[in-house]
Amino acid sequence: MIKTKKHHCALFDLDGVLVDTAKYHFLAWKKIAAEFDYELTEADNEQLKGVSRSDSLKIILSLAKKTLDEVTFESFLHQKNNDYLNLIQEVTPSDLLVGVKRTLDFLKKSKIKIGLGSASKNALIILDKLQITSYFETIVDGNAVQNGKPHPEVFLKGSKALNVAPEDCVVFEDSQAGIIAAKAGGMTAIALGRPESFSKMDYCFPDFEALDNEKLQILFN
Ligand code: B16
Ligand code: MG
Repeated sequence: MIKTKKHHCALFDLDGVLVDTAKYHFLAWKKIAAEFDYELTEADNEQLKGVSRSDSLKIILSLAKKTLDEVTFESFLHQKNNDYLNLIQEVTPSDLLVGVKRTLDFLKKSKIKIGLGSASKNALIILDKLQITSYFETIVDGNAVQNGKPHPEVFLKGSKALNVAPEDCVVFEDSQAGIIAAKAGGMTAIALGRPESFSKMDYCFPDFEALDNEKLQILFN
C-alpha cells in the first residue's frame, strides 16, 4: 500500500531498471575476475550494481586479493568495457524491461518531468538502442559526475537540471548503492527487485508491471 505525497519528477537508473544490461556487466566482470583466478558469484555482483567501472574493479581486486599497477588497472577497465560493448551490440527496444514503456508513457502524459541518473558512461548508447532518449528531459550519466553512487550527486544534478526540489523526486533503482544515493539526496527511493536485496528504500516492487498506473497515480500528480 503506497501512502505518499505527490511527486513532480521521476529519476530513472538505467542498468537493471530500464533494461537488463546488469547481466552483461556481470558477464564482462566475471571474465575479468577469472583472469585473477577468482570466480565472481551472483552474490558478489550485488556489490557491483550501480557502482562505477573503476570502483567495481577495485571491489573485484579486493575480493580476489590482488593488486595492480595503474597502467594494468586502466587496461583491465578498457578490456571490460570492450567486452561489455560487444555484449550490448544487439540491444533493441524489445529489451526494455516489463512495464517500462507504459510507465514512461504514463509519466509523459501526466506531464511529470523525467530524468536519467546512471553511473554508466555508456548510457547514451543504450538509451539510443532502446529508442527512448526523447522521454528524458535530462540525462546525468557516469561522464557527468565526480562522485559515484552511493554519493547522491547523480540524482541531485538531475533534480537541479529539472528544477524540481529533491523531496519532489522519485528515484527508481535496482541497486543498494543507488537507494542510499537517493535517500542521501532527500528523495523518495523505489527499489525494483527482491526486498531482501535492499535496505532504507521507501517502497519495493518486483518490477514495473507490479507498479501499475493506479499506483503511479498515487505517487505522482
Ligand atoms: P559503465 P546504473 C551502472 O549503471 C551499473 O549498474 C554498474 O554495474 C556499472 O559498473 C556502472 O553503471 C558503470 O557502467 O562501465 O557502462 O560506465 O545501474 O547506474 O545505470
Ligand atoms: Mg542499476
